[in-house]
Amino acid sequence: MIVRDFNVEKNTDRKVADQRWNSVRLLLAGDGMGFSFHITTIEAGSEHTFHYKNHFESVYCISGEGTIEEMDNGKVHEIKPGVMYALNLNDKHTLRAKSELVLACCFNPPVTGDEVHQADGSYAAAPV
Ligand code: 9YT
Repeated sequence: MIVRDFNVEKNTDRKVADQRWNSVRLLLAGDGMGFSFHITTIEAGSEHTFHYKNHFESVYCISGEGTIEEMDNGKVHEIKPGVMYALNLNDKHTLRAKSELVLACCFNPPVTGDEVHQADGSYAAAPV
């Protein structure tokens, strides 16, 4: 069994931070679960365009309010506690945080921990 405490791991290198978001990777590829599990915090008032071309991601809102826009068709969905979105089509999207968003995220295939966001908003595929 793997047991990890966000309140401990947020102070380790499991936490990655970009300018206006951070993410604590509670499970990574090396844990062998077939998915990775992250707690991502998006700063109030910030906007981010991501395009995970090589990963499926599901995201559950724990706290905060914002929106997600589908970049292919302009549809905008409210994000608030209880809402989940799944990027089942590797959807390019823009997240906008009205207040600080705390999100629980799963990636398949799992993130290894070494990825950086590429210019196109994706993470590179994990080497096989
Ligand atoms: C909200 C969202 O897409 N989170 C993704 C996880 C984060 N970019 C990370 O851990 O790299």
